Amino acid sequence: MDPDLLLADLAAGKTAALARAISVVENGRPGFEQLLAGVHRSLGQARRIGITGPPGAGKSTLVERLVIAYRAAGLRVGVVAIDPTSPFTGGALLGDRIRLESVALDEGVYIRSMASRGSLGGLATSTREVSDLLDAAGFDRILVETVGVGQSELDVTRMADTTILVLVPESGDGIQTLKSGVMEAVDIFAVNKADRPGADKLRQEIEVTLGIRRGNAYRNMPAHHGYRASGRPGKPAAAESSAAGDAPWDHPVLLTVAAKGEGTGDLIAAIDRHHEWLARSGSLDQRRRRRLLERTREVVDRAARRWMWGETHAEQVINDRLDQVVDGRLSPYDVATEVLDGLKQGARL
Ligand SMILES: Nc1nc2c(ncn2[C@@H]2O[C@H](COP(=O)(O)OP(=O)(O)OP(=O)(O)O)[C@@H](O)[C@H]2O)c(=O)[nH]1
Ligand SMILES: [Mg+2]
Repeated sequence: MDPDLLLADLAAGKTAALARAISVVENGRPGFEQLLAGVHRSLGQARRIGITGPPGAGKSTLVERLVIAYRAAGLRVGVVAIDPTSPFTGGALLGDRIRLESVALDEGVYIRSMASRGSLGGLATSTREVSDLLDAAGFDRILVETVGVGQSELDVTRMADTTILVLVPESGDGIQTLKSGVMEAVDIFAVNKADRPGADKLRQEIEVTLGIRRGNAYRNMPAHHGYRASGRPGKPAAAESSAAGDAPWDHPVLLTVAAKGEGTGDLIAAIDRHHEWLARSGSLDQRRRRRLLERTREVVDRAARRWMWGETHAEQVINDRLDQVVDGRLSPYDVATEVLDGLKQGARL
């Protein structure tokens, strides 16, 4: 692989180059860091949108609707699906229920599913890196679909500018989700399958929960702007305060029927509004800065591990001491101290 050539083809928007670059990065093949370093300067054009939620909530259907709407607006869209419960195969793009042949053949759409945990830095890392490649390849929107509502899924979506949580009336775990502290990571709530009973009730529950949490978070803070929500002890506010002191983000809770495309326009408008808020409040810069901090740490971490296990005798020392560890004469901590002391003294052991 010639990284410079690949970078040039990538910047020119050649799909084959993108596929090749992703495969190099995903598998940590030689030159992958050179590739990622090469795209760094061209990042930040794409808006990254995370879509998460319980299995079967309709995330892929919603993603499909977003893709169609963005394409109609002339935007190029990349989709990254993480650990999809049903693999994307052939013409059946987002599960076998939905067929998007027109989109599958469309150069303005690129879909990648990532089922592997990646060899070097975990799924969250490879997701971010693949998103970088999509960004560098000129995609305007990057949609990352991930199943689940726990911390690990939100780690994945932490790479997003905007995170959408998709809940459904029948899932029953909607409110538990909100209590478990993931709410702070969510920017927009979509109550999907609003054609089914209970959607409006769930929407109200989410709004009440949002209100309570805002009340708790700000109970000890003076109300700003002289604004007080009716009956609430403090200012309703987003978990993230805005750098410029603007109004906080007021999390929308939208009803959607992804299967019929209802609510897609409102969702897109909310995503756009959130992006404007991010930009205006300084949060966009904050988030991107924080991401780059995390990213740089990850790269250092990865390089340090690679060096330690590949270029020092750490592994050898451990093997040499293993009998004593098994006998109980040494603890793993003793061995770790020996390894680290050796490395700190500059010895490659
Ligand atoms: N009634 C109804 N069904 C829907 C709606 N949106 C999606 N579905 C159906 O729900 C099922 C699951 O949809 P998906 O889009 O695959 O859901 P998902 O969240 O991506 O599922 P996983 O990726 O497997 O977690 C499909 O049969 C869809 O047709 C909706 O708004 N109303
Ligand atoms: Mg899906």
